[in-house]
Amino acid sequence: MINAAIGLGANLGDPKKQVLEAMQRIANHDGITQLEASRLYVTEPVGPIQDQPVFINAAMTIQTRLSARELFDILKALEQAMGRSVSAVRFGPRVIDCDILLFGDDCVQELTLTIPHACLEERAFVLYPLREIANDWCLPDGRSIALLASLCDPQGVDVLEEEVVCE
Ligand code: PH2
Ligand code: MG
Ligand code: MG
Repeated sequence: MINAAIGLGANLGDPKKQVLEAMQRIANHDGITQLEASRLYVTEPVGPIQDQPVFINAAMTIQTRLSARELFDILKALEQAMGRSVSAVRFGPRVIDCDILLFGDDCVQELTLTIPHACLEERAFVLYPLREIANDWCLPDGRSIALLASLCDPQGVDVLEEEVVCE
């Protein structure tokens, strides 16, 4: 069994609903046991495309008997089943995005799969949710999530406040 961390994001449709649904689908999948799920965050778009809606981001930790490649294929299939277009623009808006952030101490460098996730260390929208549930986890090089998160600019990353329901 391997412990792994997954980052989730969405900024089209009903992003909160889609992120929660994706977490549920992952947690219910054969060969996967959910450990913990972070709160949801509202985050400003990062990257070359600024003119797009804010994102909802979250992270979850799992235990799995799957290989990294099997988990990757499951996440890609899940994104498609939830309506993500395969031709979606890189860094552009999406219905759902599920990325493997960490997979035990594995380092994977393949054309379609990089673990640890390529931009993990500079992205507050990944590290802030992740540190809630995996603060003491480390990258294969030994640096902790706590350390990386502490070095990250928190601007544009806020916990999603539940709407206040008035009677
Ligand atoms: N994903 C991207 C590009 N930019 N910005 C935020 N805030 N959240 C994301 O999930 C995100 C992004 C493509 O990987
Ligand atoms: Mg992503
Ligand atoms: Mg992705």
